[in-house]
Amino acid sequence: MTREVRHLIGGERVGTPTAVRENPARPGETVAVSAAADTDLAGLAVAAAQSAQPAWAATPAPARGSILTEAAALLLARADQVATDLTREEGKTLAEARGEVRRAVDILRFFGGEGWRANGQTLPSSLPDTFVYTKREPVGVVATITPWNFPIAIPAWKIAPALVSGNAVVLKPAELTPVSVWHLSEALREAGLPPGVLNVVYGDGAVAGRALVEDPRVGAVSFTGSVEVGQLIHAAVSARRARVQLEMGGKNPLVVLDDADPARAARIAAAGGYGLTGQACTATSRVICTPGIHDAFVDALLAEAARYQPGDGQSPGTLMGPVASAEQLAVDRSYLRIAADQGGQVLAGGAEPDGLRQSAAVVVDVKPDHRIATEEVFGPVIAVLRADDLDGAVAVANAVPFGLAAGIVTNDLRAAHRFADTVQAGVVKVNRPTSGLDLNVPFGGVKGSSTNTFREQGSVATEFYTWTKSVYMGVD
Ligand code: UN1
Repeated sequence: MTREVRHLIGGERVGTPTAVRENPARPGETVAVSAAADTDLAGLAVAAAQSAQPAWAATPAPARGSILTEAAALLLARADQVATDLTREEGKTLAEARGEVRRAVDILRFFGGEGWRANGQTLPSSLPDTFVYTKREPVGVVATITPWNFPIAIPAWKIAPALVSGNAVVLKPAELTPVSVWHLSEALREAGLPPGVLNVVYGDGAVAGRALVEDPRVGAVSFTGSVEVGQLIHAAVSARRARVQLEMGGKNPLVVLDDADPARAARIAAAGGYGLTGQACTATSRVICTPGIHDAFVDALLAEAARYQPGDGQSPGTLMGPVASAEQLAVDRSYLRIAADQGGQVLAGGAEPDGLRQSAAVVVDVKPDHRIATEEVFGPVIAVLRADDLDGAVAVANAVPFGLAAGIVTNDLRAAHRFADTVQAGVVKVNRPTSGLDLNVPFGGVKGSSTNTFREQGSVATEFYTWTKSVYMGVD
């Protein structure tokens, strides 16, 4: 079944679908044909948002929230269909896609509830007969630009806090995955979101995305994607003094200490590195072993890699879907070549003969300065490094420009605490895969992984989408 996907502007579906998306697991099978916005159309979406926003901001926050809660119910009722479409357009397994749709449902519920909780402070004043309070006001029009790897969860976790806070939104999803956001926006529309409060423009980042980023009517831009694009967005948005929130890459380490059970450590590494085909910015891409466990860990990881055979995500039993695009596959393969050229040994991860398939890869003898150890791949590739001890492992872990997620496998409580205290990362996992987040917990990185202090997810997510207003009221 081919979905025709049009923009959503001012409550209307508009545009002519022209961009074809094929199922990455089944070459030649068209999943969607979507419209592509030009600069003018992106401007119309911003105008629609701007005119809808004041009435939306004047709607009581609990009423705004209840629309999100209602959309969650609609999305849940059609979750199987949405998950199938998500697998067909992105490639991840049906189990992964169901989890992601369920996560989007829970995000809508969580932020729906925030409509009841949005609050400020009352503060004592230094002046007599003066009452001071703070309230959070919406930024106004917000643009969100989202990637293909979590095509419904990431849009949901950006637009839900923006909407419940009283903003109007223009969302530009990734070109590769138009259908998931179509489902999300339909659920919100059917739940009663007023026309213009959420607008969706599909199309090229360099055209539609750029138009949104440079539009002076857009007060805040939230972006998840590559470092290169994030830096362009940062420059453009900061130059006009609007707000910008960036979630970019990771080169997430998993430290495995001598005391760990090698089989358990390998299961955790594989879930983080090969789950989601390694296409998560929280994916485990480096494992740093201390000497006593290195060889046993590598043997156990090879056994795990053999289990993660790439296949069609719609087939029961597939543990790892295809790579999302030919471009991404070329990146994965080029990094395996570079790793070998620099002296790494590729023990698993040979090219599959057909389609967009990449076997789960294990590269050993990797040194901290190798490109496979410092640059994000975004594929099912785990580089194994060595360190003498915990402090050496942390030094290797920190020797990259990224700092998103970091993990350790150990039963030593002191080592786990020391790691959590000294590793440079926004998220630390002990005996858990680096990927996989709770939606009520703040998420973001340090160093090149994020470029500001605004966190996503959890109640703090609304901070990016609101300003604090402080009111001094003389009552004498
Ligand atoms: C997760 O690990 O569950 O794009 C989510 C990404 C991240 C989200 C990771 N922003 O991969």
